[in-house]
Amino acid sequence: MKRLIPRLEQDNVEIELILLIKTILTACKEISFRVGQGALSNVLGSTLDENIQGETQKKLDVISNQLLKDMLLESGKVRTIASEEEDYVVAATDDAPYIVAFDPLDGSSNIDINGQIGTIFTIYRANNEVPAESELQFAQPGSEQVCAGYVLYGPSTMLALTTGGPSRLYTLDKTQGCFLLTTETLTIAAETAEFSLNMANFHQWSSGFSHYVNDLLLGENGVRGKKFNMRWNGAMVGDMHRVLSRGGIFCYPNDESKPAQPAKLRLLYEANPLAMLVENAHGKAYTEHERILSIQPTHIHQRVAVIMGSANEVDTCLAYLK
Ligand code: P6P
Repeated sequence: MKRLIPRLEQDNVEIELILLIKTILTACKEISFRVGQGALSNVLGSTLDENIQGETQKKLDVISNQLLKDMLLESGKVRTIASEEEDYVVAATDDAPYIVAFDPLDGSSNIDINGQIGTIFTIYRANNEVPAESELQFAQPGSEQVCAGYVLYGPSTMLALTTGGPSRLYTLDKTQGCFLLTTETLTIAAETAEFSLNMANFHQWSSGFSHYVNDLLLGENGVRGKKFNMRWNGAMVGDMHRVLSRGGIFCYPNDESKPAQPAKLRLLYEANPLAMLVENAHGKAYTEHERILSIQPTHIHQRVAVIMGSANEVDTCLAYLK
């Protein structure tokens, strides 16, 4: 099996970016080990702190964030860092070529129940027109990402990665400590019979979206004319790994009961990187009305509705929302 670095070299990825990806994955290998230790190394449970999202920080959230931040600060390749666990951007190396954003441990509510969790990351070119300490470094639409990926800490530790070409899957060989190419080209089938959403929010959705879900539930007895199945992981990275691996549609629509903050998922370090992976696997990634990768960001922690996966099913869902 081909190792990650030769595959990236074959894809003509510039050496500086390859070295930065290696740095991120070095941190993720350490996170994989810590996650795997679980209760054996006192990393479960919560801290007494909340992040800017108002979420209680898990011990592993803090450990993972610190590992990634420390390694990126030392790399010399990163001008500015943004993280779900950092209130503000962190200035790193002044004239470095790239900026990096990450969710250090997506789905951390799954940590204490040994559920799937993962690290989501995205890389852009630094902006020479704004200071390294400015949040405006990340005022770039998702279409400007030069790399997007996640590392999923599941039964195996897997990396999904795109650097502009096909989305590919790698599996961590824990004996050699390297990621081996296990899926050369991910392709999401245009049709699916599997949807992924949190049904507990049914009464907070728009009438269009709840109509769409109602027709999914009616299955072969309704207008859709086929049976659908549902999966909900509680971790976007786990649900989206299934969608990338076998198709499906993942939805986190707006909550109409929260007009001040209707969306839940974060654009910069959740929706955009996964949208790039999905589009480079021939899927679609939208909010309730626009292509995610076209959104001009206004804030590093801004939230968006998410509807992504099998292209034809995304189109069908969006038609209910028009
Ligand atoms: P709910 C995890 O906290 C997360 O940000 C996503 O990874 C996940 O899809 C979603 O929230 C789960 O939200 O409301 O179902 O707990």
